[in-house]
Amino acid sequence: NGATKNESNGTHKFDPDFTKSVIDATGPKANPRLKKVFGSLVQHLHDFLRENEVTLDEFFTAIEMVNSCGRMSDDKRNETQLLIDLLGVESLCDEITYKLATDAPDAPTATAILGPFWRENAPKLPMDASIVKNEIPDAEHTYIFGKVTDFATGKPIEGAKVDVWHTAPNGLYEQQDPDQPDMNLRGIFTTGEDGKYSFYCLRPTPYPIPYDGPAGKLLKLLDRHPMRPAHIHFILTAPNYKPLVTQIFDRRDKYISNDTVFAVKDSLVVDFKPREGDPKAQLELPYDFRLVS
Ligand code: MBD
Ligand code: FE
Repeated sequence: NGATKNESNGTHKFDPDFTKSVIDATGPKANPRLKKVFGSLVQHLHDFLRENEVTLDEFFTAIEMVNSCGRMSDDKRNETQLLIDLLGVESLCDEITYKLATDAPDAPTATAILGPFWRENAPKLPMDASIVKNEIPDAEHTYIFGKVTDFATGKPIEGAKVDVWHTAPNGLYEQQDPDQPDMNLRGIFTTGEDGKYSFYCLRPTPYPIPYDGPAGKLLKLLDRHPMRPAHIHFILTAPNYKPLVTQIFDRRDKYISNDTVFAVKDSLVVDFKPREGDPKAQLELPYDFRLVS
C-alpha cells in the first residue's frame, strides 16, 4: 500500500517562547544542578513533542503506562526501572558514570547496570560457601574465584565485600518465585588480607525479563524480544574505594549481542571452564576485580 504516512506531518508552527516561560519559572533558590538539568529536560522534551506532534491521546497513553508501572511496583518488583531499562537509559547513565570516574576506560573492572532485582541484606557467607539453597536437578554448579585488587597499585584489597546475585535456571530471581527459599542465589563474601574471594553458584541461564506488565507490553509494541543474556550480578564495596556495580556474561550465550537492556561490554564476557576433581562443581570461573579509590 505504498509508503506509510506519519499520522502527524510535523509542519505546524508552535511558539518557542512557551518553552522559555516554563524553563524561566524555575526560581533562584533552586539547586544549580537541578536548574540546569530540568531546563535542559524541558527544552528537549518540548522539542520532541513539537517535532512529533504528540497528541493528547498519546499523552494519556503514556501517563497510564507510568501509572501502571507504579501500581505494579513494590519492594519485590521495580517495573518503572524495568521499563526505562528498555530505552537503554540505565546503560547510558552507567557508561557516563564510568567515564566520569576514570580516564582509563575498561582498565579498572568495567561497570554494568544494577537492574531491578538487587536486594539489601543478602546473607553474609564464609569463603567457599554456596549461594545455592535449593536442590536443582541438572544444575551446573560453578566455582567462582579471584582477587580484588587496587587498580592503581595492583595490591590486594582486604575487607572488600563481594555482593552477588543471579537467577535460578527457571529464569526467576528468588523474590519473583514463591518456590525458592528466601535469599536463594544471593550472598555477600568479604575478602581477607590476600584480597581473595571464592564461592559456589550456578551457571546462569538466559532468561526473559518479566513481560507480564507495561515493560512487556512496550516490548511487544516495538516488536522486540525480552531476553537478557545469562549473567551474574556483582556489587563490590571496600573502605576508601568507589563502589563497583557490574555483571559478567557467559560467552556461549546467543543473547550476548542483543541484550534487551543493552548492558553487555566486551571485558565482562567470560568463559566457564570444566572443573576437575571437585564433587561440588562441574565448572569453574576465575574472575578478578580491580577497584579505583
Ligand atoms: C535483569 O535481570 C537485569 O539484570 C537488568 C539489568 C534489567 C532487567 C532484568
Ligand atoms: Fe539480572
